[in-house]
Amino acid sequence: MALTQEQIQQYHRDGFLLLPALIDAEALNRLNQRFLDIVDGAEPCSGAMKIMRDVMVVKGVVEPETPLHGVNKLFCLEDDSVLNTFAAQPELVSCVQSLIGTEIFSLTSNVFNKPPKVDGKHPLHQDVRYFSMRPVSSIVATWTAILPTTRDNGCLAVIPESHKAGVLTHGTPDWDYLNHGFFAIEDVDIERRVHVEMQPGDTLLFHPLLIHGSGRNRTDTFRRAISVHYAAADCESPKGDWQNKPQVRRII
Ligand SMILES: O=C(O)CCC(=O)C(=O)O
Repeated sequence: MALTQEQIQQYHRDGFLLLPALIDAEALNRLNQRFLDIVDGAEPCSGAMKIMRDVMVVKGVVEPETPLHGVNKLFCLEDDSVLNTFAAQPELVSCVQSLIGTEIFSLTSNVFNKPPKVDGKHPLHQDVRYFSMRPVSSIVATWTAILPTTRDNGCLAVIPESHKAGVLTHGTPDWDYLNHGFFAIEDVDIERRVHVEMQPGDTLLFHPLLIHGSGRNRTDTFRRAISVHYAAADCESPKGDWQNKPQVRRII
């Protein structure tokens, strides 16, 4: 179902929009089971798909109880026959189209797994740090909870309206355990953070300039979500033909 004018205005005002129960339990369970099977080795990683282990596990600081307890994320889902279906879920696609137009491509996709007992924090950043395409108004991120996400287990935290400040400088935070490829914006007023607690199927749409991150998992259970970034056909990149890059897929 397309977004209402009010929802579109809210997205542009705040830089994010929470859509409760967008994805149904059956679809989520199918994705979750596939993720578990891949991590367990019962199903192979297809194409460029990779499992990234948490830095504390890689450095031998934490001994994971099971392979799943060591996984930070599964990424490049595009060639998997089950996980690749998520980016084209009609509910998701129509919301994305309401924001960036009808002709859309997926750019990246990840299952973010935050196990208990590892730090797992994701520093505050803007996703535009990872994309060369412009305009930024033609890119949107979607992040769907697979398991409940709470402040205690490290839900997403966002800085409302931070997407209005342009592209900010990112650095490498001075943390003992920083996962590979994570960058941070310094000098963010963390008092302005809003923690976005979500139930399975709830989906957050957010602007690529929105400052966001996530905290440590302080519980005994997993926090898990699936995310896709989309760009509209009108985007251009100084790096050339982005639509034909290996992980990019035409959705519609
Ligand atoms: O899932 C997380 O903890 C962080 C995800 C995130 O920052 C992102 O999707 O850009």
